[in-house]
Amino acid sequence: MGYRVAIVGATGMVGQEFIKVLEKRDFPMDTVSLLASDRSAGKKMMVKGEEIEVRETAYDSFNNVDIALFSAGADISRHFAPIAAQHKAIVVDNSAAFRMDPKVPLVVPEVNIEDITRHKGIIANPNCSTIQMVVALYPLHKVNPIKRIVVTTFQAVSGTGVNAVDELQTQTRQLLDGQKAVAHVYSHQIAFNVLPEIDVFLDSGYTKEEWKMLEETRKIMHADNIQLSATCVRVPVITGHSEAVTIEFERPMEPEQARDILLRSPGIKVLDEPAVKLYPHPWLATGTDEVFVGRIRKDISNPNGLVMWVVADNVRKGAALNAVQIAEELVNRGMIGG
Ligand code: 2RA
Repeated sequence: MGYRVAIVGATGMVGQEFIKVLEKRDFPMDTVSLLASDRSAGKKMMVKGEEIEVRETAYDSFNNVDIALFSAGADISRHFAPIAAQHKAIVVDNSAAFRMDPKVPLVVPEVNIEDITRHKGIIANPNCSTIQMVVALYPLHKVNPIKRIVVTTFQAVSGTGVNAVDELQTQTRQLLDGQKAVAHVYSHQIAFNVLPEIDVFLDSGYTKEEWKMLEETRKIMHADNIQLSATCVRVPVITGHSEAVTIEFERPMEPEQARDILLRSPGIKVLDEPAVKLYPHPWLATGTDEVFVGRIRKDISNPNGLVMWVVADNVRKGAALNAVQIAEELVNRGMIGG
């Protein structure tokens, strides 16, 4: 049996990735509705060899839809996700609109897939930087509870969207041609630069992206007491977020034990042979499904600490793939359609 799928934000970066991932994983689809803003309505996109016209998202777009994958920004999700749910579609929403709503499960399949069983029509997909971190941390946390995390992220411009990718490419060309780089998307030049600003600044001095890493990690891992301090940095990389993660456990954990646990954990690929310069990096992670972990070592400043380096394709596992994995699990458990 196939399902009736709607993609809201189909022409965006994550929307296009939804299509690729659904095709690649052969998700059972009878029909696909491609929905977007009025600006994109009328465009044609290919899905499984068939040309499909993009339509403007409207109240009646969700008649006869089993599952709706949303990635069109929080405002669109706030407006249309409840409408889709009223029409009996199950929504997997990639925006920040519902992530911290206690009634909405926030799910990373490798960590808390059971939470989908308590959905009320909407399931939230976490932020990309949180997803890859918790995939790598949760298997360790189960063995030796984590008390505290200090993380610095190095986030690719595709996390902002197509305009930001264009800005990085344009500025790089401008600078190499001896011209001045013009910034539209970011506060400052991103080519040949790094910017410690992702999402808005809060009164605490942290950015919202940094705050999301704390709140989302606690919710997904069901660990309200975990302490976390993040510094999120935008870097001139097109795809692939990297994270330097320092972890404090309740008890000491040897790097060998962590490596062994991670080698046996779902969704993770350990690349950790510094002697032959083997470690993860964004170029290697681009277009792949795994969360890559390397540089696993003792935190020499803390007997209960470990440090590691975590890299993943932010558009794939950080957004589209995670949402499709949730949809697949709904199918496997007979929770959609019918
Ligand atoms: C970013 N976290 O990289 C965002 C995307 N969800 O900006």
